[in-house]
This record gives sequence, C-alpha cells and structure tokens, in this order.
Amino acid sequence: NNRRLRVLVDMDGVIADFEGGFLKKFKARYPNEPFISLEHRRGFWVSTQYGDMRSDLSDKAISIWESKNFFMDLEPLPGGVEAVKEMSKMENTDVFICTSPIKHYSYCPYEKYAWIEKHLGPEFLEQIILTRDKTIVTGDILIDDKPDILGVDPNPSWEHVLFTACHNKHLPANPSQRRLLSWADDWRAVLASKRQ
Ligand code: BVP
Repeated sequence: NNRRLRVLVDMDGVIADFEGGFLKKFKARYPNEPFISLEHRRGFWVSTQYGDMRSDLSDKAISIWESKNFFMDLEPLPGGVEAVKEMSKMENTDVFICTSPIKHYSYCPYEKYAWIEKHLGPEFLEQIILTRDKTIVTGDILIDDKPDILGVDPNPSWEHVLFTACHNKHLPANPSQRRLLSWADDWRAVLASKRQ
C-alpha cells in the first residue's frame, strides 16, 4: 500500500544517547586520559577524533562501545521514545528503527533489541532493521544524525532528515538537507510534508 508513510528512525544519536553514554564510560574507565567534551565533538566518528588527539586513544574509545552493557545502558534522548511511539500510532504510518550495529557483534545486536523492548515496548521488536547499509532500505524519510549516509544504492528512496547532534551542529548550512534540531522540533510537519 503506497499510500502509507514509511519512517525510518536511527537509534544512536537520535533516540539513544550514544555520545553521552560513551563520554561517561570513557571517563570512568580511563580517568587519567584526556577526553573530548560534547561541546568539542566534531565529526561523526568518535574514534577518529580521539585518535587524532593521541593515536592510542582510538582503541581506548573503541573498547568502550565494544564492552558488555554499553548499548543497553544508553539513556533515551529527550522526547525520542515519545515521538516514535506517537508517530507509530498515526494513521497510515509505519515506523522502523533502522540502526547499524558495530562489527564486534558479541553484545551490540542483542542489546539493541533489548533496549528497544525496554524503552519502546515488545511490539517494536517487529520494527527493527539492523543493517550496515541503509541505502538498500526503502522508506519515505530517514531521521539520522550521520551527515553522509552512503552505501551500494547511489539513489536511496528516502529523504535523509539530519537529526542535530553534538558532532554535526557546527556543519555549514546545507540547503538540500532538512534538519530536525531535536525531538522538540516540528517532526510532525516533516512527516506531513511527505504525505503529498
Ligand atoms: O553502532 C553505532 C556505533 C558505531 O557505529 C554505529 C553507528 O550507527 P548508526 O547511528 O549510523 O546507525 N560507531 C562506531 C564508531 C567507531 C568505530 Br571504529 C564511532 O566512532 N561512532 C559510532 O557511532
């Protein structure tokens, strides 16, 4: 039924606080190492910015999100869970959580499912898309904090709406890319604009 709107919602940095969870656990595990405050974060890849600060800090950063309970313990970002639940109840609307697991698969995929069950409810276990390539997923909108979403399909079906995060808020304005500044921003209008 092509009259339905399909919304893809990213997880880390959009409904789950990856950056805050990372910084808290990095400081706790490496109290004597330098860290990058959220104010000073630039670029999507945390590991790249830490590695640029000092080469050994890349592996230390990676050790944080490769640890058990990292993804499970992420706090929900303000308003995200409520927004996803509300849009999923809208008429003619299908919502999927579309998220890329890390390649260290011991904990992350399991914990993403458990997080969604805990915070969104067991009915959302039907709505999970785990993929390292979001361009092959079809949808009307992809709400994601990663500025460049690339993959094998050079022309994805969705419009990428950039969700503002500490690492992307300083990027120069891009007139061809709409933004949601937070879940307090008018996401309902973004959805409405896609319903022709
Ligand atoms: O599982 C998350 C964390 C991981 O990449 C995935 C991003 O998924 P999406 O938000 O695009 O769905 N991740 C990994 C690294 C470094 C790996 Br080396 C990083 O710096 N930041 C990051 O988010």
